[in-house]
Amino acid sequence: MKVVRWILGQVILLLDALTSPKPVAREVSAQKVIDDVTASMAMYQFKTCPFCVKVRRELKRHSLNIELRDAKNDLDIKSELVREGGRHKVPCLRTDNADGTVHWLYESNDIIEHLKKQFKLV
Ligand SMILES: N[C@@H](CCC(=O)N[C@@H](CS)C(=O)NCC(=O)O)C(=O)O
Repeated sequence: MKVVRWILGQVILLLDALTSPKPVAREVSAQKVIDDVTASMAMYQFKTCPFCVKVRRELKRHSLNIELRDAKNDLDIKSELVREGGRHKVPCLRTDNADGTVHWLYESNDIIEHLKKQFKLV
């Protein structure tokens, strides 16, 4: 079962690499405005999780530079997600707000919609 899962994971990564979206190119100043906002975000994820791949592809397509945190192999990251986010489920988008509060958003579709809305992406 572990071997089958590993093979499936590799197939997902290969397909993702072969069909990787082209990142949107923005003016340097426009990209900086977005980078300044995404600097306060992090996505907890597993490398071969298909839902995480889906979100990562959207991040790439829209040139959103969001830090990726490995919640499978990094035990500190994993326990941070469970302790602060509430669940060991990925993908999960963390946003550290200026007022010190932290917002945790689970569900791949919700994360994509949230980012599209926040950055007015099409
Ligand atoms: N409906 C969720 C599904 C996410 C999901 O099932 N993620 C799996 C990994 S592919 C997970 O976090 N499983 C928990 C675990 O393995 O501990 C989404 O679209 O984000």
